[in-house]
Amino acid sequence: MKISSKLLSNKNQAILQSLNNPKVIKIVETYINLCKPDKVTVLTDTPRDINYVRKLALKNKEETPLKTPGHTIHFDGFFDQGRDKEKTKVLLCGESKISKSINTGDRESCLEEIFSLLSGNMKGKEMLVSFYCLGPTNSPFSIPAMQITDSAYVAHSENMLYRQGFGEFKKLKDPDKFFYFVHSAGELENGVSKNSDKKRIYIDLEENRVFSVNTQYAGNSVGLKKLALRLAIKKSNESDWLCEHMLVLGAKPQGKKRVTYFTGAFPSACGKTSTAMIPGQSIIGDDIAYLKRGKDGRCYAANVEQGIFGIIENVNPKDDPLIYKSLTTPKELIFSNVLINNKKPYWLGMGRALPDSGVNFAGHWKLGDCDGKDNPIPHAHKNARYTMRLSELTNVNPHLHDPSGVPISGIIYGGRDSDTTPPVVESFDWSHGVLMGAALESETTAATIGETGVRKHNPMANFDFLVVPLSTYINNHLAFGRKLKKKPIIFTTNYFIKEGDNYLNGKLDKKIWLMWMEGRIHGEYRAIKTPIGYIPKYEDLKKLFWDNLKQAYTKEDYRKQFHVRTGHLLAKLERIEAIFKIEPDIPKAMFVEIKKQRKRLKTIPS
Ligand code: OXD
Ligand code: MN
Repeated sequence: MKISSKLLSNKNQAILQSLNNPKVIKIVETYINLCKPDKVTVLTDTPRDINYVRKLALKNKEETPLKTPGHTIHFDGFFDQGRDKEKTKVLLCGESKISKSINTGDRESCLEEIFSLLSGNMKGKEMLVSFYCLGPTNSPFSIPAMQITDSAYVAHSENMLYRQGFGEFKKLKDPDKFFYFVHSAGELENGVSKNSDKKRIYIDLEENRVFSVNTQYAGNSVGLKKLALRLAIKKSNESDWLCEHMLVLGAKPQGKKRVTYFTGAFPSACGKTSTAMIPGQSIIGDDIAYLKRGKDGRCYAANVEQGIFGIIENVNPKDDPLIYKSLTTPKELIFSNVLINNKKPYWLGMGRALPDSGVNFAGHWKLGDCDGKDNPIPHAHKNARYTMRLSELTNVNPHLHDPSGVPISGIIYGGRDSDTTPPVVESFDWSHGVLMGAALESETTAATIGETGVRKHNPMANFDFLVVPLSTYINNHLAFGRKLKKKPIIFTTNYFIKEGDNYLNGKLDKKIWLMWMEGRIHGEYRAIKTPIGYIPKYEDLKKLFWDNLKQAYTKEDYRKQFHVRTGHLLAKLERIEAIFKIEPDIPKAMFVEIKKQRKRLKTIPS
């Protein structure tokens, strides 16, 4: 089968045909005809093609080189600085809803709208067609995915963040089974998407595809990231595995030989990347993981990605030494939405003196610039980012690309919670742990457009991406655990507990909680049984703080951080129960767990 378009050179035709996949040909043909690019380039896995995209991003001025070799800067538009939940819809037929607060749209009319927005949208531009693999290649985790985009920045980001998949497409067992993404940045002004009022991100579960238009911010445009996450959540819930907003890390206590693997779900900008990068440990992934039952009946996880699209705010030599070092040394790295002065990047909380002026996502910036209310205008966006490959890091775990994944012994759920949950708590059992995840609340951050600091229910830190009813999703977790021969232990962490306006913990304290969880898995610490789960004993934490951070940990620190805030915890149970009552078919086990927890809490004074 050949594409009937003059835009495709003989070479590109031959590349496409080598896939021997009529569905791929049909899709590419459809979007060439609809989007009307000036040029089409089909990319393979070769270093030559990867370099082509890297150079194109510079030629198109979507990226500009910085002083440090390999570093570039990309800006997104002023109104395009985060995931846009309002403009993101899951397409459904008729009036059906998935869950109370999941944004949906009528499939037929939304498709009509998106096709009209895409129509002729690539005039004057080059369409890039690339192939990737979500998860390690040649593995039970692999999901093939195709990206069509007119943005070299998007394709360049994907080349760093995902495993190349042209080879994988060549040997597809079922040639119809892949995800695909169609993206157009739309009309550009000074290199950024201009028509943000016409920004749309539409998720079409029926065809395993997502459309994204008039946006460049990677959370809206890089198909394989948060767009594929939605499609994979659907797929996993129709089967018997989990698709989660989770890091994967290998924990290694000082002086011990063993490595204990954890996954951890945290809402965006709540410490997921910095947990994955705790000094002395090894990183497999910082954002999205697939979890499956292995042949031995244990839980295995693999990173869907091979890179980091991380939040840069507050990355400084003291709090995040490993990330800081990698951001300041030569390597292929894209900064986005930081301040640039004299070809050098400056971000918020960097711990370095600022220049007097520079260029940022809003244009020219000058020290002392104030907004209409006389507040100083920050020099960079709170959601400014960096994109790099995990292979660039010295602390990358050797099993990153292991087709079997790694065996998981602990699962962490962590939210941004200023007044309710102690820094670390171990669940009583799987079902109690599932409630911990399903009841997660977190204050909103700049990773999504809208007000920040608002407490929101965010089950398993995955609610923004849910495309199945909450009941189905929770049931899938319960069933997954039931079938495991050896279940990981579920914990919650909270790095954000406050007294007044002050955080009760330092940023490095997360290492202590991780080491305690690791030790618990190996039966090395006794714990205190409280109404909400097991918490550490003071003496163990004191030793851990001293051994790991050379820090004195007082009884008063412990009391403030770990006392059970009965009133707040009961109020939280009320809020969660009220949500679960509105959502149809929430599993009975969740109500049972709530009831038991309430009863336990009521036995102690507030
Ligand atoms: C991310 C996000 O970028 O969740 O990882 O917003
Ligand atoms: Mn994320």
